[in-house]
Order: sequence, then C-alpha cells, then structure tokens
Amino acid sequence: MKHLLISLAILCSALTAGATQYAVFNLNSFDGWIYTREGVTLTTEYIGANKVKLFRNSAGKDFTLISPSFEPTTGNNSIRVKFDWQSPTLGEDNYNLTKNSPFVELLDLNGNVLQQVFYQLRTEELKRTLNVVLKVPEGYSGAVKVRLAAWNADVNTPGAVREVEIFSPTSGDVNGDGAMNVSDVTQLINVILGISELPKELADVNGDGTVNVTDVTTLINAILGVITL
Ligand SMILES: [Ca+2]
Ligand SMILES: [Ca+2]
Repeated sequence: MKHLLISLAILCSALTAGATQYAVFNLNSFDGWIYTREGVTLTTEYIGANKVKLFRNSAGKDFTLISPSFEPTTGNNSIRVKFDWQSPTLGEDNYNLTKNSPFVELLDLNGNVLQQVFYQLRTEELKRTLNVVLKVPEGYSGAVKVRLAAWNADVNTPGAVREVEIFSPTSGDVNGDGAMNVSDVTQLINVILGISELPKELADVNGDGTVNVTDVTTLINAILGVITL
C-alpha cells in the first residue's frame, strides 16, 4: 500500500517535458497572426461570440488564420498544433462532419504549402480540442508558418477557433500540456477506448506502430523513471 501511494505521488508530480513553444493564439493575444489570405491583420472586428470564424464566403474568399513565422527546433522536425475547433450548431443547413473539418497547413515564408493535414471530424461534438502533427520536410531549413483553414470545397462552411498552441512535441506528453504525468495516462487510455482522438505519433508512446495497452505501460514506466523515452 505504501509503495502504491509513493507510486501515485510520483505519477501525480509533473515532470517537465521541455516543450518549445513556437506561437500562441487566443482572443486576448494575437500579435503577428494574420487573418484571411489577403493578409488583412486580425482585429477584434472579426471576432464574434468569442471566436474567430474560418470559412469560405460566397465570394470564394477563404478566411484563414496564419501564425507568425518561427524556426523549428534543430533536430526535431515535428510540429504539434493543438487548437480548439467549434463547429456550427447541429441542424444548421451546412452542418456536415466533412464540410466542417479543418485543414492545418505548414507554409514556407513565401506561402507555399509544405504539408497539408485534413483533420476529418468523426464525431458530432460542437466544441473539441484537436491535435495535428506537421512534419518539416527532409532537407528544408529555415522559418515556417502554420495556417488553419476550413473546408474550401463549398461556400459558407465555417468552423471557428479561440485558441491555438504551436510547439515541438515531446515524447510522453500525450495531452500536450508541457508535462508528463498521470493526466497523460488518462488521455492515452481514452484514446485506446475510442473516447478521444490523437495522431498516432503522439499516442504510440513506445513507437511500435500501434496504439495499445503496451503504450500505457511504457508511459507509466517513463513517469516512474524506470525507463527514459
Ligand atoms: Ca502532459
Ligand atoms: Ca505502441
């Protein structure tokens, strides 16, 4: 019993995972972020009901959100984008899981797309936290930006964001809060049970190509200091 309590105490203590934060967006702090692809600087005029809507309007213009440029950490070509995503209310004309699924793109400083990830929504939650892992292409060096956009195959198909965090992912920090602790175990179990979704790069803690209970064991051993990830 005593051993169990000590183990739980260690599990609950936060081990800093040492993530590098590249950019943060929220409704009180959006310096350097650009709204729309015409380069219009974001102002509060575009913020309605405490969110920024990303959509294609009937004029065919995409309203997107682009991060400030940043230099990815040397030796880590993964970039994690964690953001909240708000879909329209169920029953609205354009509500559709595919149409309201977002794109997340990695751009070079000329606006060329280095990688595009289409995050297909699978559940009808209206508000959710999404995680995307982008990869800087082999051989690319220099600064990049991240763009968030809504589906652009049809008009008036919006999603909205209020918060975005962009950082270098670290092993074991499954939920992306910057520390490795018992909350990551909970998140991982929820992924295995199908309650929550994560890119495989984040949930496959032991890197064997599948996400299962052995990843939970590996994560707990890492938190207890038995192994190093
Ligand atoms: Ca964590
Ligand atoms: Ca695994």
